[in-house]
Amino acid sequence: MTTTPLNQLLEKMFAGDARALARLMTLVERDGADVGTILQAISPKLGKAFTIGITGPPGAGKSSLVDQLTTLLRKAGKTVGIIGIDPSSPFTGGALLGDRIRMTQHFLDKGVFIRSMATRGSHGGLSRATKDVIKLMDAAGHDYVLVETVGVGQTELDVMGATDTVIVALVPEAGDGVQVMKAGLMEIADIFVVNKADRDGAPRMQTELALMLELKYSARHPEPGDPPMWKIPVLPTQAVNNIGIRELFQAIEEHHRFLQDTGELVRKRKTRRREELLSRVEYEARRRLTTRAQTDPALAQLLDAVSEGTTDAYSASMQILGSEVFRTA
Ligand SMILES: Nc1nc2c(ncn2[C@@H]2O[C@H](COP(=O)(O)OP(=O)(O)OP(=O)(O)O)[C@@H](O)[C@H]2O)c(=O)[nH]1
Ligand SMILES: [Mg+2]
Repeated sequence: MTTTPLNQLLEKMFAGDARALARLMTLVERDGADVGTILQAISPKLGKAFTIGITGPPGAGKSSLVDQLTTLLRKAGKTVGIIGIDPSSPFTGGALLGDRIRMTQHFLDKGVFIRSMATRGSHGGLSRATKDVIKLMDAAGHDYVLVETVGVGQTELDVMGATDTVIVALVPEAGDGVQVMKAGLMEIADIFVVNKADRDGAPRMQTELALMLELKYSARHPEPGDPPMWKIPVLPTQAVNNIGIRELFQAIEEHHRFLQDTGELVRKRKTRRREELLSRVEYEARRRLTTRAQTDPALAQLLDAVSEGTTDAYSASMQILGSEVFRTA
């Protein structure tokens, strides 16, 4: 049997080699020809890691929370993968985890792997690349994968959708509850954290969130067959002072158990894999179409005709779907 460098990389990664893992992540980010082979190879190893997303406004203390949670998890003997995403700083190559909180205490720990990601370098979309990097962390055997994103753009919502438990971190100064609703955070949170609870306004923020959740629950009219309901906790923390972190971890574990006991974890992951298939098909179709149009005059002409408005997009799409375009790689 011949072993290609890629095979060797994968074997090393499965054996726990951090450098091999980092190189595979770079390959996946670049979205080159090897991505298919990598994803195929790791597929049987997936699903062991429990993934946690942390999002919230800039400076809310997300990295500080990740840092403290990591300390707790390490004390419990768990290995941790940390991914920080920074779509807003293409120049720094992902300064997210470096800017404020450096997590220095974990850098030398072999049980912690930290990866920063920025738009730069992730061809074909940051959220696709991030999801693949989460998979690599899982395949490499990390017990927990923590993913930090800032704000609630489409990428962030998409990435949070790829995790099992979503923590939304807010701070007393984050503004009134209406803003929270608008930002779509209400829809994605499994756990709310009011960080910087040492500051004025924290209890008010907590009460406001709790009230909003009550409203949300009372507006609900459960039907038989609806998924079981998780009651979203609102927890005060002081990440810098290591206060409330144990309670946060307990809430994460409770949510994990809830997902397992109710079958939600299986259901969520099934939906996720199906969605992934659909978005891969979409992504691949778009990629092939635009590449092919560069060498196929008839196709280029058809695309032009749609741009000019002389052919409608619907008939053109049917024509393309029935053509040879997708039959070859
Ligand atoms: N007073 C107070 N400050 C905190 C607390 N937690 C974090 N901070 C400080 O808030 C600042 C931002 O913390 P980070 O953990 O970097 O916040 P972040 O949400 O990761 O920030 P971005 O990734 O830049 O969006 C740092 O100076 C922290 O020391 C807290 O509980 N209380
Ligand atoms: Mg941060």
